[in-house]
Amino acid sequence: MPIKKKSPDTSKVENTKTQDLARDIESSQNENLNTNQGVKINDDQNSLKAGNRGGTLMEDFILREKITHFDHERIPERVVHARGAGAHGTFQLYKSLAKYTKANFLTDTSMETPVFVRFSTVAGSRGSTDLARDVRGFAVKFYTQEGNFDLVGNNMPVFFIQDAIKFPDLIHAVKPEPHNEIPQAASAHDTFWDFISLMPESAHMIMWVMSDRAIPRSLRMMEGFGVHTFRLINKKGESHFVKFHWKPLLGVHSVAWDEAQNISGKDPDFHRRDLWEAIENGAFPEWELGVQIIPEADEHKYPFDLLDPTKLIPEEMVPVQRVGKLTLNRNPDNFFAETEQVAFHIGNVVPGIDFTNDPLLQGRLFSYTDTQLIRLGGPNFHEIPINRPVVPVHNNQRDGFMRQQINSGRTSYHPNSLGGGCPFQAGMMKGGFTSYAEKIDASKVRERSESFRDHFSQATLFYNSQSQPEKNHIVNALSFELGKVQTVAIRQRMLGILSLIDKDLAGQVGFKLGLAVPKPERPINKSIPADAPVEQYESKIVKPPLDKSAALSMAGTVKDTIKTRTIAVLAADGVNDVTLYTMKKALLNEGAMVHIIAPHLGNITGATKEQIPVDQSLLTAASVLYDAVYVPGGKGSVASLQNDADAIHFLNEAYKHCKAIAADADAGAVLEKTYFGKNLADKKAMTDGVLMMSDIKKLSREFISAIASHRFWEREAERKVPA
Ligand code: HDE
Repeated sequence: MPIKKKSPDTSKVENTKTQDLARDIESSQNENLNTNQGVKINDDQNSLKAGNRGGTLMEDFILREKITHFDHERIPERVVHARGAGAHGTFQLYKSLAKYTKANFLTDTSMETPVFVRFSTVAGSRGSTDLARDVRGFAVKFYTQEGNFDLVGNNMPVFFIQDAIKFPDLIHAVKPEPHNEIPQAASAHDTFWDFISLMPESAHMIMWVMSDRAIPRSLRMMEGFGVHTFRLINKKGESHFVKFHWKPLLGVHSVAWDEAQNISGKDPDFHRRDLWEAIENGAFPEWELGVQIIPEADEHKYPFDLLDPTKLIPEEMVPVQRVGKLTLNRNPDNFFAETEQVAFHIGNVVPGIDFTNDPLLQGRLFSYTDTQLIRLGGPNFHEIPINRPVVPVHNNQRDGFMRQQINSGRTSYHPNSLGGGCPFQAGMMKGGFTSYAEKIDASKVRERSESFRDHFSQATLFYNSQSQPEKNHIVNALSFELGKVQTVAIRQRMLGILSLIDKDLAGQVGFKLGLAVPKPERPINKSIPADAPVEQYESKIVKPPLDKSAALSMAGTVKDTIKTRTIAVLAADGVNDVTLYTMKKALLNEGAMVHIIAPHLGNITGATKEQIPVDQSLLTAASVLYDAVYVPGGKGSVASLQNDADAIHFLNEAYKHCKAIAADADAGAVLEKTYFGKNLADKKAMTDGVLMMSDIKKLSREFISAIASHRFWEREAERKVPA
């Protein structure tokens, strides 16, 4: 009996890729159990034995098949970016880029292109926590009508190294140390900082990774960047340089580091779950595609090299044009089949998009196919449903492990006459890909360009562009990470590097490490080739291209929405159900999610005897999993919560992590038991995101605007909150 095919859930979305995937989706609804050969199985509980207490018989093909398949269920995890979460969606262009590119999906605004997106952390294993301090991968596969285009980017616009040949070293340094495989999903250890402290070119990226960008509140609230400079090629064959950006419509937000560490224990799947639930709830994550376009003639106009992946182009110098929207609107049907087997490749481009000579990009062009060959087990991974394009594939490639396509005919070579010359070459006019004919006249050398030697100006620009709380977080992150480093010489060397970024930054970190900031050594890339002149590898110290760039700070991000924020309501029997429901309604109206958390599960009884279903108990919930807290009044509830250590801890921790807190006026007795309760009398302290009043309409209005502003980082000045 053939496998019954079920359509994916198309109620939310229908596009060419969804239809394509439908061919392979299986549903067991109302079906028999079968072997892989289609034989119906009568008994899946007992193996075949010689007597009911006897030995198992080799002939039991049902047992053998089941166990054999199970034995082979795992495939190697990705060597980097092993931990991830994916989703389907669409890309809608709203501004044609025809002037710059002939790529159909970037010129035809009537076209909606299906996409699959995978987000990831870099260093951890498949089972590691989502909240590790790390770069996040942001990989987008566009299933265009001209073939697949993969934009395999990160949530940071620059990278640690300038040349692909250093990538294995970087990854070996950051992964768990080889002798004891410790630590998991963390850069806070000796080998990572040993490497970084010897590689001045990583200074800019280190600023990003030590910033709050490395601990996002949600995958839906991160920016994405193509990192490298690419080329767009128009119909006339003209080239423009381009940097790709993804701008999240919910803004860019992070959690606090202490919170990230707690989430890692309370819910290591926090980001995955958040993405999954947002999509299930119909709150589809959205990003705008941004492009920075630079005419070919301006290649050398900037004080940095466009080919250097440790540099960004400040938005003040080249504005980001927003040209289309990415919407994620369908969760995968099967994690392994889709999210795990999806194979991205930076070399998957369509006519109208081309590469530059960025030496990091060039190395990546080799790596991605190579890694899929081992990870997915052979050369036919492009046929896996999630990877295959929505347009037909005809060529003379044949055979190999797990070939799915049944190629008919006698010929598998070109030119041929027996097959009528088919498949034939398309030709440029019919959309055939032609590489941009970049003029090259050069000697073969193993060298770094002089224009790649400024390693610090943009690190300084980044630091200078941060708000004070963001700067404090960078100081704390560096102090934490270097504090975990055992070798004092590495700490010292890093202080030398930091002093070239910002003296004050180095001084603050030095203080926390109990070390004086050393005079910086000549900042030389220590992986210098044996016979190279040292000067070639010495950093050039130049002024930042501008003093500050607003786009580099998260302080000015979108702060006018609470859509998809999760709000905790602490309540117990006797709660004022009128204020509780008024607040809940106001929050839901703004697109937030509300969880009622009580000392026990089941129902609680409101003051009007209303039965209120409880979503979480204080045992299963934790403040770190919420964006804000509301405490309604009601005599019984207040009496119960003020003596509940878990409820008080919940509030203290929410306060410590700078979250908005609201309470009915008669719930003051609960707040008084908290650490910050001492501020209750002080009206001014109460304005920093802690709200208490009896007018529930006003309270909900002010609470909503407090949640939208995300965090009240100023509270961190008071560092003694014992939560
Ligand atoms: Fe990757 N990278 N990378 N990378 N990368 C991989 O390919 C590599 C780099 C990025 O969700 C691997 O399929 C080299 C920069 C993402 O499946 C591997 C170099 C950026 C993902 C690989 C880089 C990225 C990967 C491992 C330096 C941002 C996850 C598994 C030359 C622009 C894609 C795989 C997914 C994955 C190699 C540097 C982004 C080994 C050699 C820079 C988002 O091929």
